[in-house]
Amino acid sequence: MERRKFIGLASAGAGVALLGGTPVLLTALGGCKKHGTMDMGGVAPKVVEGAFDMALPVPPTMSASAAKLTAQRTTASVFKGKTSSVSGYQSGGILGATLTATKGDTVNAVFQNSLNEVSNVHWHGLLTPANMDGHPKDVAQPGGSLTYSFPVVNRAGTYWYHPHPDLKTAKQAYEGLAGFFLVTDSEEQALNLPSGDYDMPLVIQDKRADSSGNFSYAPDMTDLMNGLLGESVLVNGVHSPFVEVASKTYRLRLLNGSNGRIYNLALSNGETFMLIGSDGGLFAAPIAATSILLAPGERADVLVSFGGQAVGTEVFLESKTFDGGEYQGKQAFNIMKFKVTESSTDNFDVPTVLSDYATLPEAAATKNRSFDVSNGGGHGGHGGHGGNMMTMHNINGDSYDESRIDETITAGATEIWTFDNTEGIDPHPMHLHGALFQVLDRTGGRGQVFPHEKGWKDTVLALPGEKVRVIVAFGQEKGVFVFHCHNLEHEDTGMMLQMEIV
Ligand SMILES: [Cu+2]
Repeated sequence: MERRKFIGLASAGAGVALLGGTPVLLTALGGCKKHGTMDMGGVAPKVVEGAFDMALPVPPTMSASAAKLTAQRTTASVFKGKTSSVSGYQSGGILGATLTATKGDTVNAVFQNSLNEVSNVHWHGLLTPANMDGHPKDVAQPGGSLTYSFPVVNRAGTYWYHPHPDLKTAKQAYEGLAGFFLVTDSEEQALNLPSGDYDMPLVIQDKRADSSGNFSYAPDMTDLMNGLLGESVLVNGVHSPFVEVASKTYRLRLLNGSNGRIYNLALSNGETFMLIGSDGGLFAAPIAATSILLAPGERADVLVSFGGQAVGTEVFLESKTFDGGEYQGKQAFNIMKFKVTESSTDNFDVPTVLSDYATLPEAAATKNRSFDVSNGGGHGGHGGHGGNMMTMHNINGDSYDESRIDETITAGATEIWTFDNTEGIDPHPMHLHGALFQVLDRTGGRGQVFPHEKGWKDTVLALPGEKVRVIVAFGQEKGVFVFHCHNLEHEDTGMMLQMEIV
């Protein structure tokens, strides 16, 4: 099936590839000779686990009301005994500080671009004015800076930030630029959820490193088509880490910060955990679960109890196999290890009620829009308009064009959006800027809405064969926002459109 897509591409003749984020002219066939075949589906790289003997780092926190983020090339201890060249938002170390805010605060973040290419910051999941959202056209030049200032209107929840420049989002996020943005509010604080050392933000990312431990971004055509999957899975910037825990309840804020890899997260002891929130904050009530299929961009807020576990017990966070199309989900692997090293009384009771918010009725919607995200997959694929790599992926047949507004939306509108991957052959996690939504239903494929998809979300996964309907609550912030596939190779090769809120 992947082959069909490639043939569509090849028939367009010469293409432009995004190699290392730099457009390179090549002929589609010539550029792919190293694979020796026209079948560009490829085999997903096998995950290679480390020894789980490097300690899990927890990023320092920084107040979002006085934040300074300096994107730069630096070094980090990602693999045991090696120093990796990475990007980070501070000198020394990958990733960035965990920004913290209370609903109602004003964000004041100075972004300094010390990279040798344009960059910016997108506040993933946060509702900001259009000119503060990190639109691909709003970038800081190398050596330049941007100041982001906006009120925090979101509910308590696990949000994040990462670069969003046109054609370079995948590269910059892959090289290490990402961080958490945690919002709290009075409703959440009254719940007395596990806090401090018992509240762990965990960003899961996969990399393809060389023998020196460096992972420079150099996607080949298979990567651009499927999303770049790496052999090494990192948590908070470290390969196969471990963390010592007490026999108590922990809040794990799981973020899939990978470019393309989807994880089917579970605990190695098969224990049930409690889902308490997703992308847009807490659920109405906790939901028991034993696994979560988490796609790039998505978050899951969970309570895991190590209560009753004897000192010395080891539990892994693992990814189980799943049916994720032809390229993903074929392998089970461990991601990180929890080691119970302290016996403690776990007197935490999971609250029965978490949050009070409205469920949007379908009848509230005033407009329906449908988006074909199948990229022409099942019908022989045309590789987008123009036939070059930057238009390899599309939505409704259109690839990203900064000069074109694809959808015009009335401020404050409630709309039903359908992401139709019925004919598709690849998974697509679809992400909206400027609005949150609730998932209404999923038909085809897995055929249901999953527990971790309850509540407010900003990213939803449409697997091959699926059609997912969401109800979107647009805000009052007018201006141009993007929406796109959060498989970052798909995004950077065209799978992004623009909407104008008027
Ligand atoms: Cu996609």
